[in-house]
Amino acid sequence: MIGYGFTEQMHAFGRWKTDLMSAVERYRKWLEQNNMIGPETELRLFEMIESLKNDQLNIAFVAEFARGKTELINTIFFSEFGMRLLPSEPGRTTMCPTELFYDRTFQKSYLRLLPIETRLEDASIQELKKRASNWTTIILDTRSPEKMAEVFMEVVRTKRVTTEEALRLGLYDPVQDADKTRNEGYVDIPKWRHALISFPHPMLMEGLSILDTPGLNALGSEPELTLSMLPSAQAVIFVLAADSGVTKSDMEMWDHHVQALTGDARHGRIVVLNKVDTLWDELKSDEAIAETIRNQCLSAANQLQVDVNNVVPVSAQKGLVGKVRQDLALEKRSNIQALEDLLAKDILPKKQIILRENVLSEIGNMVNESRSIIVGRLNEANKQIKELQNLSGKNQDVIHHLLQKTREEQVIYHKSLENFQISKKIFESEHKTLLGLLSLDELDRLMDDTRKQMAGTWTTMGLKNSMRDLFNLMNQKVMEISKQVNKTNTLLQRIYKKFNEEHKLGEARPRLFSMSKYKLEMERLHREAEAYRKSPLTTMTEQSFVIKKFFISLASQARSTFYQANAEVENWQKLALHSLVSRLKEHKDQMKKRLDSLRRISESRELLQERIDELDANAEILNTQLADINMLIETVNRPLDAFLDDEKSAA
Ligand SMILES: Nc1nc2c(ncn2[C@@H]2O[C@H](COP(=O)(O)OP(=O)(O)O)[C@@H](O)[C@H]2O)c(=O)[nH]1
Ligand SMILES: [Mg+2]
Repeated sequence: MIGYGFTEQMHAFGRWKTDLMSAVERYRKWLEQNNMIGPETELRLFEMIESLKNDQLNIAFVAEFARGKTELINTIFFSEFGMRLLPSEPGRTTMCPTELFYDRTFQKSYLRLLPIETRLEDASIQELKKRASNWTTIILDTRSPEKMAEVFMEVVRTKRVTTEEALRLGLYDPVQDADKTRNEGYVDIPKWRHALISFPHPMLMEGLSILDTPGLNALGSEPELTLSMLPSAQAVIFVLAADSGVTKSDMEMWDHHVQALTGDARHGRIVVLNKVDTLWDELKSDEAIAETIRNQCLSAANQLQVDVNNVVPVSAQKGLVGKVRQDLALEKRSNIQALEDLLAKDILPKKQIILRENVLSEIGNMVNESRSIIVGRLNEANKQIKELQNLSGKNQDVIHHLLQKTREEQVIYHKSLENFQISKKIFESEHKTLLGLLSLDELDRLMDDTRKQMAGTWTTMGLKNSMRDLFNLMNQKVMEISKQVNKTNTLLQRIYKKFNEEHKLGEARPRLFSMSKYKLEMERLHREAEAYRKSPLTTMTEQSFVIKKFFISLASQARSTFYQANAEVENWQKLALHSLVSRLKEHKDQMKKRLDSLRRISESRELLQERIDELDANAEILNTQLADINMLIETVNRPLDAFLDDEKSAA
């Protein structure tokens, strides 16, 4: 091993996550100790920790077949097996998309395979993942890499079927694939549609998830890959090969499947120029070879229109050989380290930022909220101490007067709480309208209608029109929803403003709902649909099957977006008023306590000093709590660099 590889960085990242989880856990304990935790908060913190535990770093390898994707995966992630773990040999290329990860819910290591015939079903791969019965499961013997490698050969398996069968499965195009039918009416198609591999490899256990894809054909015929799997990958690694240069199909792949993933700057994209060993000419000087490689990178960067520094020349195969044989010179020459460095320096920090933002947006507010409640209590205690100190030496009338005044305040406050109940009802009714607009039943009905309409139409034009109609309807819906979101947000802000001002509650801030994430996703799907609708590929031939397939993926992606929005809106009902409700309750409790102590003092003057001492002691406790929470806030906000420095000095 040379230098500081991706493996080490990945482990450091794992430790950082553990640190974050224990900070959240400490906060939960703190809330518990201070009697400030309700079942909702408890649940949210629990979910936060769970989502950190389940968090994955998704890296997808995309390229035309035989560029060396699988070999790269072997070299970067699995070289310590001392062999080639995943099949990468001439003529034996990965035939189905393969996901490698660690499944915490299943005790055994496995390879799960989805038969290609499931393409005929309406369910998406995402849905099929939930149905174990559709998959063929092979348990892995992790003690023997050789046996594992043997089992993994399944992912390259093909089967020979008649052209009619292939056509039925949408895997054969009479025009484009004419040359494939050399075997008189028979073609070879992948045996499996999708593969899932889970085993307890340290990096996979840390949350790494790798997606290996076959070439362009599979991507084209499995729209779910393009529509949901690739966009959700944290990093996409696009692979070119030095011996084939940038071909037309490489460009097609880049344009459509990689370049198209625009928008989020936090998505890493790395271009690899693989197989540079094919340029290692013994009759040439090292400088001349380096020059040739450099030129190829420049030309590739030029064609793909990326910065040349983002094109990494490597030899996956020599890298693997170098690592396995511990031939440092060969490993170094393979330049695989440069790619690992880029992954570590570019992809992981981006991932950390995303996670931190998620955590902060979830609990940052909560922690600040807890803090201002403590501050409020402290202010109240100090106010009361002053009030009581002023009373000493005064006559009974003054005390009675104060008691009277406080009682009046309490009555006014209770009246105002009744007003709050009215505001709350209005909010709840707007919220209900919003939830109704997001109803999945209605969406499903819409999609069902379109599906029925499509079933009756077999022309490409007709199918495309149905798809366009559906998207127009969905766009309308999204607009309606946005309007209702704005209306509900405005109402919420007004309620907060009113009660904040009336009762000087400090800065209780409403938690507004944001549609932007969902809107962006729907816009992306719409763009995909339009691009698909207009692409020449789909107008050339009557590909009703392929279009239906595409539609199903698109619809299921849209549905899951609606589903998420729906769940978030539902959850929002309680969160929206939470801050205000807890302040109002806090205020009510404080008022009651104050009144009680005044009443007791009015009955017996001796209690005055006792009560002042009690309040002093309480203020002391509150000060400690404040110091505690300040420290917690510091931990959560601790900059990433500080943490990475810790890692370095610990290493
Ligand atoms: N010369 C050379 N061949 C390679 C290299 N990487 C992969 N290959 C070969 O290229 C072929 C395709 O590799 P594979 O990993 O299956 O490509 P994939 O289809 O993109 O996954 C196999 O025969 C590999 O042995 C490399 O760095 N140098
Ligand atoms: Mg492969």
